[in-house]
Amino acid sequence: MALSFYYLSGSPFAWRVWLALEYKNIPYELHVLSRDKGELQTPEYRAINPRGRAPAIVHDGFALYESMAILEYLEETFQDQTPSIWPCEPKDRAIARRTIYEMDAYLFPPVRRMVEELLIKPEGLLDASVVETASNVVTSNLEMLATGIKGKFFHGNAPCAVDFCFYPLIAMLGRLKLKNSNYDLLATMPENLKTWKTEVENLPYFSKTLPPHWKTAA
Ligand SMILES: N[C@@H](CCC(=O)N[C@@H](CS)C(=O)NCC(=O)O)C(=O)O
Repeated sequence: MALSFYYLSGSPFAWRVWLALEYKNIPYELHVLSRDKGELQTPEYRAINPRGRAPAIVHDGFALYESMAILEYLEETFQDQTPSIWPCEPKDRAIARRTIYEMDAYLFPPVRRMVEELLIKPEGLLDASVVETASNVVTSNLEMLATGIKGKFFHGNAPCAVDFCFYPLIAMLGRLKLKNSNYDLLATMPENLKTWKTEVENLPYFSKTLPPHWKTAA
């Protein structure tokens, strides 16, 4: 039976899993959950993820949540027949994992703050000082993370988990200018990051994984 993948449109954590499933060519059944319809909180879904968050998977009756744990499980379970999402060398693998932990700890919180201020809050309630502080943290993190790109992708010529985790955050930043053109952080990010972003967007399965609601509305 195909693996069931529980997904929430726009979630960077769910997007990383989708990219990994596609890259590894793992058959899956996509279940798009609706927050508005309360589908993260149903008893059926909470039996899969008691935290009521996405992503989650069910494989051979085994339910798993937390995106990093899912990425590790996919790698270990499907390692024979598919490309690896981690670099081969232990030190490179450690750096890849460290980079993802850095993104989750230091980049995601200010990105989320900016999204809340610029895209979610009603217009007129924007707190410019919160945005300014978050934007500075984002910019310095992008500069630091950009130094880790070692080829076309983070660890050479093939994509890996770092690319799959980083891209959704960059894409969220790209959405900020939709409502406020003063916040085009992608325009000022390091040049190698711009080139890397294009490489990810050129992956053959990339457009399939775009958040469905981004395709239909701003
Ligand atoms: N640490 C979790 C984070 C998952 C998470 O926070 N997902 C958010 C979407 S980005 C969610 O499902 N939130 C529930 C909601 O918005 O109601 C992971 O890596 O999987």
